[in-house]
Amino acid sequence: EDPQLLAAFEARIARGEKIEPHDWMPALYRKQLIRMIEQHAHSEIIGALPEGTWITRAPSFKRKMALMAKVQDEVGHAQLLYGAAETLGKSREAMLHDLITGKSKYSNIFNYPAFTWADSTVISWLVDAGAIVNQTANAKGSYAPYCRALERICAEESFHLKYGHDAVVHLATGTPLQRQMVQEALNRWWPPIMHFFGPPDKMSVHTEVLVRWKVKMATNDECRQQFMDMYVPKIWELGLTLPDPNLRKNAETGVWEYTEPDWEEFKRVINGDGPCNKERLAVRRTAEERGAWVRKALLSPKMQYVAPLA
Ligand code: BYC
Repeated sequence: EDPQLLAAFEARIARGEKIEPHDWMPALYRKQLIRMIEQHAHSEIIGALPEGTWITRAPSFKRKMALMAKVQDEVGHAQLLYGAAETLGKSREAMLHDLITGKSKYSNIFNYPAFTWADSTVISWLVDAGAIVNQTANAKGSYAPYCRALERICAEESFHLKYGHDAVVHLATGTPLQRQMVQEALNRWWPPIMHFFGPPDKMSVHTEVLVRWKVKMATNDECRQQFMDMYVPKIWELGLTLPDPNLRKNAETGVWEYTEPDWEEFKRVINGDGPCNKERLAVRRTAEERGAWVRKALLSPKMQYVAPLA
């Protein structure tokens, strides 16, 4: 790689300039961005699945409408993100192929089952909260198309968060059975939520280069700490508990202390061997197969003749 071009690129990054698709960029910057944005896009469409199954079973018409809108938003986020990743030269078809063949990763968290309505509410509140922490930071990053997508996504996620919070508060202030249901859901989701921010900084492979090039504007541990700072007190205020006896904020350092989640489990889950990985990919594969005729029809010469008249 030309050292002068690299120096000029790094100087732009240092000045806080945004990089556009036609600008020169190091091959590794392109590769890392494709990896990260693609994984993010996959997480959005796979993320629609655990909550999506609750649309028909939501406990009221109001909740059904809100959940349907939320799930639809998540799929829209995937569209925005695939579009951003495509600007770097990998086609949407190639990305979807890598998802359904298990080559690409997506977020660990969506490989767990949503057994009850409370699981669905905990995802809407706390997984969306975690996503906002990560994404509001990275929306100020260096690659302009990703930042533009993240800005819009965060605006929508903040509605999801309000919806999720309202649904959790409703259960937490409801009957003993409702409280028990939401407590059990929290117990189930806490470890995967701790995993959601990625491995500890000292184990993270990509953080160093991504922070240097301002793709990641906060490290995994920084995001995890910020999330705990914002949401653990809110969870405790509802009289709910978290399944970690060591969880506490150190009054002197201001740092949250916690039991390290099981990182071996995390590795298994992100490498395809979690409780629902096979099921999630099977659903995507079926969707791909069933949608093939639609894509074929849209690309047919007849459709292209009709489209301008529509
Ligand atoms: N899950 O070096 P590291 C949503 C992988 S969806 C799976 O720290 P990095 C929502 C990592 O890819 C929002 N894999 O990586 C949707 C790497 O593997 P490879 C999801 C993970 O990139 C519907 C290896 O572990 N958010 O909000 O520096 C309904 C080493 O890790 C995970 C995003 O996608 C994980 N949790 O940092 C509701 C945000 N963590 O590629 C809600 C965009 C790590 O070397 N992504 N790995 O094979 C990021 O910000 C960063 O990629 C991460 C990881 C913080 C996730």
